[in-house]
Amino acid sequence: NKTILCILIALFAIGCKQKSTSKIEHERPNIIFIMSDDHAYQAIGAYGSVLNKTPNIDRLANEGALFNNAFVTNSICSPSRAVVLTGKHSHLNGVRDNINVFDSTQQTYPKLLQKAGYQTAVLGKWHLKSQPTGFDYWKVLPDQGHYYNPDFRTPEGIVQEDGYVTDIITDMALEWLDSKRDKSKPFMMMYHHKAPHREWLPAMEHLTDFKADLITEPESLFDDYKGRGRAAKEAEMRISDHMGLSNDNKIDPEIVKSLGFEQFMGWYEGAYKNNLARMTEKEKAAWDKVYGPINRDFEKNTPKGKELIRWKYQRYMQDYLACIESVDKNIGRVLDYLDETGLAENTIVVYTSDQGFYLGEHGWFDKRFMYEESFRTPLLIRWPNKVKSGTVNTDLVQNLDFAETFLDAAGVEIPSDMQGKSMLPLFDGDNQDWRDAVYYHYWEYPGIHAVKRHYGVRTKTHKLIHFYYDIDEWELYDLEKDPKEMMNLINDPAYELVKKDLMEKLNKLRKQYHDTDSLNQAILKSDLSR
Ligand code: SGN
Ligand code: CA
Repeated sequence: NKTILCILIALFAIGCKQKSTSKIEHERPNIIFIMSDDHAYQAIGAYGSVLNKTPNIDRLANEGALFNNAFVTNSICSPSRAVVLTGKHSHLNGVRDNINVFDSTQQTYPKLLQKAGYQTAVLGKWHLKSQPTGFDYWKVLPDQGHYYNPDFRTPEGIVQEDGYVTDIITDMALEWLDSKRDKSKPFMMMYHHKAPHREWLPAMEHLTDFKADLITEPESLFDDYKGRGRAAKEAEMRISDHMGLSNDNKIDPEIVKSLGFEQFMGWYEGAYKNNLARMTEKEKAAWDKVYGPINRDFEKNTPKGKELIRWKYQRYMQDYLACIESVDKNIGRVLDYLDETGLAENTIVVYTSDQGFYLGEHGWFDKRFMYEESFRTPLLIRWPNKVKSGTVNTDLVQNLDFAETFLDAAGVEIPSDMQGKSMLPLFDGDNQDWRDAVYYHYWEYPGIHAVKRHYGVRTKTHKLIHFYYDIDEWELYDLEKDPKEMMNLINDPAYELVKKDLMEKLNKLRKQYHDTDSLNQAILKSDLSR
């Protein structure tokens, strides 16, 4: 009898344990972190886009929260990704520019989640050079990757997939969710698009989208940079001078040459040819059907001067926005899958971009600056169990906060050396202990696009920037009176107090994040010796 009693007690205990474990597993949320590459908030419906519609991305705002003050710490690809993984600023995680290699032995949030029993995966753009670590499954693009028939890095080596990159990455994500993961565990999936990164090659079914109607121009398309310093003037990312007619605007290099245009850089021609060379014959034929007439028209009615800039802007936006069509459609596929499988309720879905982007503002494309369009990113978070639908948040959040937020949501302790903050309290509307300023530092100079090294601070109302290295200039903007940042007020006596306050905040943040002048000197020395 005693034995039977013991067996019964043991069985009861096992039953209890199993029950409680499965309850915990059930409660811990799944996480899908969707990050696209260079997707500007100006091109998202929920952010008031006048350019395009994004009904699927907008669902996240309608059913969750939209963040109006989301920023990066360093507006460029590899650094942004390293910040997301580590919750640490660039000078501490080691990836300050697109040249540094990510030290994959360091602490990351996927590793910590994996250790805590999560199934983890990363699919799509990676751009950190070293091999992904902390993932049960990974399949990533080598470097920037290709739009058509792209190669992927896998633990077994390079494999080539047929089709269009945004569709393929989504197929991979859905396949992993459906059949490649251990379904007894909660999951965290990083689902990263290449699109809409330069050189903006739309999918076959979107080739003609946006090509019929004139796209709205931004007010500052012909910015003369008066009112600002050297950094804005000397940057090489103007649509007029630095956007390539062939690689970016898809005019055959032979035509460009025959019309007497100077190619800005030799590699523009190579890039144009390489992109098209990846297409199948059928794809190339469909492409030529749409881009052939554009080429012939350009040859016949070659625009000049301001008209050329206008033409280039139209061509840029036509392709950029068409790439986003695919991103939006594919996100819809993932959201539908979550609905159909009942996963939606307890899955945190985040949509963001590795940084913002200029869609012609200040006459620019690309990013890098601490000015709003590149510093600020879209951020939408849906978590039906926790976030009230239709929430609009205006607290100052950063990509530095993702790691902490995900660990917190999973009930995992946040390591004390991570530098961001969990956004969880904000989900409940509690911003009592939130920050009043964000810190920024951009390093990739000398380099492509020639955006000078700078760091700075932004509050809800003002911004202070220091450009350094081959320049020593400060800029101050009043974001309430001058949201488009056209007038540097650094020497305006009316702003003396504001300046003093911002300077104090900047120094405090630099100290808090351990970004010191001496470290900077050492970094400069090592960067310049590369
Ligand atoms: C490429 C682009 C640049 C872009 C960098 C970094 N040129 O070099 O315009 O700034 O990537 O982008 S391209 O014509 O080759 O596309 S990032 O998003 O990876 O940081
Ligand atoms: Ca990017």
